[in-house]
Amino acid sequence: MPIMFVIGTAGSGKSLFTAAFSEWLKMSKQDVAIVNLDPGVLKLPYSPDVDIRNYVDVGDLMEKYGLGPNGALILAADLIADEIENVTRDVEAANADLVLVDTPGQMELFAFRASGPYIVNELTKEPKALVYLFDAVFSANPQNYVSNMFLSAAVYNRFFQPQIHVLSKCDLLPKKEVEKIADWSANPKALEDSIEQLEGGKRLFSRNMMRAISQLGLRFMLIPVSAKSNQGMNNFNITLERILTGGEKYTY
Ligand SMILES: Nc1nc2c(ncn2[C@@H]2O[C@H](COP(=O)(O)OP(=O)(O)OP(=O)(O)O)[C@@H](O)[C@H]2O)c(=O)[nH]1
Ligand SMILES: [Mg+2]
Repeated sequence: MPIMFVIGTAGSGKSLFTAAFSEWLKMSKQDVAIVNLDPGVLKLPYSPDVDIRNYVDVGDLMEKYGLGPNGALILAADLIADEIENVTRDVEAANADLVLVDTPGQMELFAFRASGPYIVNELTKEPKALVYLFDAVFSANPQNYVSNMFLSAAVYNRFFQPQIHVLSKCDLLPKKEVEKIADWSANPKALEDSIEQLEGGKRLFSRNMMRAISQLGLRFMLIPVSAKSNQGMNNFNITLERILTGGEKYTY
């Protein structure tokens, strides 16, 4: 079954986007399952069909190894890889036509340690996509936007899978601001013009960073979405279907 992994910096809206998109799909009678891969999460905005917390318990790790919360989270992230057989079995048992995977809160625990790419490679051989979230509020100034481009390129460099770029929490910004950010992704000249308005050192560094990323050839269009209003879900799904099924529905 095709699968998508939701990735983004801490608090960028991964879990709520996973919840909202799955509800949106269910309304159009699509058979979807959700996997929670965040061992440290206490409360989720959805009920997962597969839950890593059944296999990896952060509280237990703190006690057993005398670790603090951060050390335990790092160990937990590494241990996820050992549970790949259990997770695969549970995912297969869920028997859905599309699987949404919500990844650990701190992106680096998934993207920048060995377990994340291992899981993405091993969980299925079927088509997969990564969804990288740009938090709209954070990304509203060009300096932060360019930093986020950099992070998304770093994620791409870890997974080498089709990557969709989403502007999350759009309901929190005026429509004009959302359009401005989306335009930065569609039109490098618009981003360059905004960067020119930054002051001194910030301007130089952001400009060079932007050019360096452009040279990597990683072009993307940000898709504005809101997990609160469901704005943009249809646009997002069109892109996802194109990657995972060649434009077909998941469930007929
Ligand atoms: N207004 C608004 N708030 C949102 C949206 N998506 C997420 N949030 C809020 O942003 C906060 C973080 O959302 P989460 O979905 O927990 O983000 P996350 O990336 O899973 O966070 P961690 O896993 O803890 O790193 C919560 O307070 C959400 O209610 C959105 O589309 N609109
Ligand atoms: Mg989360």
